[in-house]
Amino acid sequence: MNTTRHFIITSALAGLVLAGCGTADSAETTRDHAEDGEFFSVEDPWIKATEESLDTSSDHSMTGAFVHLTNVSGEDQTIIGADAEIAEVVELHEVVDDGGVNLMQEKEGGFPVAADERYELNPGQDHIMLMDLTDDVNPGDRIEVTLELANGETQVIDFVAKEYVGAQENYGDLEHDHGDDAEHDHTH
Ligand SMILES: [Cu+2]
Repeated sequence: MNTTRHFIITSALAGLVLAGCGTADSAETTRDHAEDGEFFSVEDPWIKATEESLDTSSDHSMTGAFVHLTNVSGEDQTIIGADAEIAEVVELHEVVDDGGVNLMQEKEGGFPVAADERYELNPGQDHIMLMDLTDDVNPGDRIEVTLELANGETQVIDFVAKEYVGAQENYGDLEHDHGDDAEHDHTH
């Protein structure tokens, strides 16, 4: 219930920011946000709980973080990296079709988000990958992830851990592919 309410409030705030874009005051509002490290408005940030994934064939502990971002900074931005205390390695991933098989790999150049544009991180699409976890992620946990931008600034996002429902098989396949070290090395 908490999660639902949080989502609604966040969406409402995002709507207000967007609605303000056409007004004369919007430029100043945007600059204030940028000074606070709020380059993006954030909708539904969640991270996949690890309970199940740790029981499967993968011997690497990892999970994905997902969020819908809207660039409210007034300028084009590029997310070039991310950092989290619970993971020794954090990467920006994309999912590519490799001869009919979905593979995750590091996204070259990061996630570009033009001014006022929306950028969605979803299961099976672009996502933030947390690897070599130092702890389990349980439903309800709040996990801070810091986005690193090309302009040298950062924005911290508070992700809520949830059990993943839907397209479970696809995501399982992705994780399996990801555990292939040889495949992973290709991306570097
Ligand atoms: Cu990934």
